[in-house]
Amino acid sequence: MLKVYEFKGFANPARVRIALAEKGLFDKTEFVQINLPAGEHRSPEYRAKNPSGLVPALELEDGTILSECSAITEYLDGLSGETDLTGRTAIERARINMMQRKIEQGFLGAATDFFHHATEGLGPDVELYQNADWGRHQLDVAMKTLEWMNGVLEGQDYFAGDAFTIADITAMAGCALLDFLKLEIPAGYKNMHAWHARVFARPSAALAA
Ligand SMILES: N[C@@H](CCC(=O)N[C@@H](CS)C(=O)NCC(=O)O)C(=O)O
Repeated sequence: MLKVYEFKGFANPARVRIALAEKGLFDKTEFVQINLPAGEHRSPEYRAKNPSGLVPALELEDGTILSECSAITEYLDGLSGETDLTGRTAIERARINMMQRKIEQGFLGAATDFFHHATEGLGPDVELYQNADWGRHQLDVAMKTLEWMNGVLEGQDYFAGDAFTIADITAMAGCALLDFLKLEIPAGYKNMHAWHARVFARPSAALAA
């Protein structure tokens, strides 16, 4: 049995939920809720498990804790012996990792910075330092990255090529966050809209939120 510490409905936990569902492991997982607005992720008990104080974290049966969605997904992908989410050959793995990193940093991460710095974020008890200018700048970064992502999808169905990978999962989390922030993918980004319809029709997407 796998155990995932998460806060259901939030973007990064959604990434691991999608990966679990894609790998057929969702029903073999226990989900433990860590209430972020109540600051539970800052408690000594949770920090003893995951010193970064972030969710999600995966706990294995032997007590090993893995944090960072990309590392957790790599582990889950490896369990099946069929590493379709993170790539099989050296070039596939490198291309998928490259796209995942760009989307994680430039889109999901930048939109997350906007959420924490230029909106109420997790509320005054949790957001102890905010820099609204930085937050707004990061929204520009996220929207510029989105334009680049629309270009990447010209002539291919998924971010790393013709198959669904971890790069798409990270992009889905970024889109879910935009949605939560009531920000829209510009209407002219046709490739992004087609990709959005394609990936959110996957059964794994229904288990994400
Ligand atoms: N890079 C981390 C990001 C995790 C993350 O930022 N999680 C958010 C929830 S979506 C969180 O725990 N936020 C709490 C906080 O910022 O105080 C990952 O890949 O897991």
